[in-house]
Amino acid sequence: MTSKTPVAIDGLSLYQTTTCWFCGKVRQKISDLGIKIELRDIAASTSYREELIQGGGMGQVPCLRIAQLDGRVEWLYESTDICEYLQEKFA
Ligand SMILES: N[C@@H](CCC(=O)N[C@@H](CS)C(=O)NCC(=O)O)C(=O)O
Repeated sequence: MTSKTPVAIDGLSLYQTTTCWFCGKVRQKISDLGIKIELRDIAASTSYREELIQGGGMGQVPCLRIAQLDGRVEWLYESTDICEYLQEKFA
């Protein structure tokens, strides 16, 4: 049996919860692509929830925080848009 170790991706964090179906869809995409992204559970951590609202503008999950190399930070909402972004970047 062969199993590949997921490649850890710097600069990306997924704000999510374990119970949200849309978050599960993004986690599945991450798994399918064989990559590893830091998961930040906003139900388990009020500071993650505050970060999300302050940075992204709303508390909706999933949201992908994208830290660019030049220091800019983007907040990408909508599970479909996040999956498309990951597909384009890592497929
Ligand atoms: N259209 C969105 C729906 C996301 C959504 O409804 N998330 C819920 C949790 S399952 C949520 O964060 N609700 C709280 C809020 O919007 O503040 C997507 O596909 O990502």
